[in-house]
Amino acid sequence: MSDHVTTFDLIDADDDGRISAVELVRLMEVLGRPVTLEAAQEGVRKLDKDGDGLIDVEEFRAFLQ
Ligand SMILES: [Ca+2]
Ligand SMILES: [Ca+2]
Repeated sequence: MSDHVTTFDLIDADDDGRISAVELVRLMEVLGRPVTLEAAQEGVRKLDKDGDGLIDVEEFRAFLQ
């Protein structure tokens, strides 16, 4: 559990408690698998359960489980 939060904090560059498509693009660059902003927005849409356009800790955790 705490590992997931640590990962989340690493991705959440501006520490607002949400992962945005821009932060997802940055993550994929770091992982060596760059994606377009459109692809990242599509990925966020898939994980986003409450429809706010951002991934919160709960949505991120659901994705990892
Ligand atoms: Ca953020
Ligand atoms: Ca959300």
